[in-house]
Amino acid sequence: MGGVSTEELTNNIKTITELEVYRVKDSVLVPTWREIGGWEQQDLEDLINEMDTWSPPHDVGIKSANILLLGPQGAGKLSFFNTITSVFRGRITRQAVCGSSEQGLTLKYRMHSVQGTALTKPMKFKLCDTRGIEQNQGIDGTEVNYILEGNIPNGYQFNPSKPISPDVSGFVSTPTMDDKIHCVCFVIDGSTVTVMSEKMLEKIKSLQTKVCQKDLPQLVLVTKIDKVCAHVEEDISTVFQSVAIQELVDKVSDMFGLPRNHVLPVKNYEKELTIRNDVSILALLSLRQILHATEDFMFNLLDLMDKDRKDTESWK
Ligand SMILES: Nc1nc2c(ncn2[C@@H]2O[C@H](COP(=O)(O)OP(=O)(O)OP(=O)(O)O)[C@@H](O)[C@H]2O)c(=O)[nH]1
Ligand SMILES: [Mg+2]
Repeated sequence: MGGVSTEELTNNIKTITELEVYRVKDSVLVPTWREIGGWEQQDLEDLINEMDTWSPPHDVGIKSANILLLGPQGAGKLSFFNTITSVFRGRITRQAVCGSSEQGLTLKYRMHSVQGTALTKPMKFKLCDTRGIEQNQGIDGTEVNYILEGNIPNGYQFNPSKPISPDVSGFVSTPTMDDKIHCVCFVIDGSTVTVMSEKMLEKIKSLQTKVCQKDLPQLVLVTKIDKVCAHVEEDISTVFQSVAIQELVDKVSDMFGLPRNHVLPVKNYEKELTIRNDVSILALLSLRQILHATEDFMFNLLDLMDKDRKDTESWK
């Protein structure tokens, strides 16, 4: 305790029954540990252009990729969608919090499309926002399964006292590939992930198992990195030089059993009034990784479809 007596630390108040002492470590910057392009205006424009023109592989016959955002309450799922929309709109935008409770909790399933820079048509991916995962209630495995399979209609209002079943109104009983989820993105709060409860971790792991069973790609968006490292809070472009963020990425990669390049640190727009290149570039770098994983999944689908076709032909 650095020479401080217990009496001094507690102001001699004897009613304290438990005291936890944390050491706050200064974060340091080191040479870049993850290579990316750059942080200039041109880099941002290149990324915007790439996302603007992205589309699912033609032969797979899917119009738009569905990316599911899944994570604990308050992790920043809606904020990530708002961040991406803001980048393409060129100003801070906030989706009206309809479908949310007074506390801002999302209670509706929303398949959000994002308008490209031309604002004339949406881009070829949707960010699907769900109710958060909670320790004792929140979204559960059966609901996630229905969402992955494309059974849940856009705009569905979650009802904690009535779990989703095939008799809910609008239930899509014969979903097509356009209704299904093509990539799952777990969203977790980077500032609290190291103290996540065992129960929450178990719940996330059980959802991960469901995603694995369907061979869907999974990535993790680690939000609120501005709260993890003071250098990053000041200047987001130091993210891949920050030892604190590097350690966080390693830890999350271990927790989720995923390769490190599937763990994507982000800082969402939340208090800003204007957009900033560093925040926007980091968000788009993550989106690019997500779209690459989605594309890989779709190419695998194509291979499977091709194999099925050849098998059928050889049977004839
Ligand atoms: N500092 C900081 N705050 C953030 C960040 N991302 C989100 N927040 C804040 O975290 C809070 C929760 O964000 P939401 O986007 O509503 O979280 P959610 O995952 O949709 O939450 P539920 O709908 O309850 O499941 C809001 O107050 C955001 O402003 C971030 O990167 N940094
Ligand atoms: Mg939400």
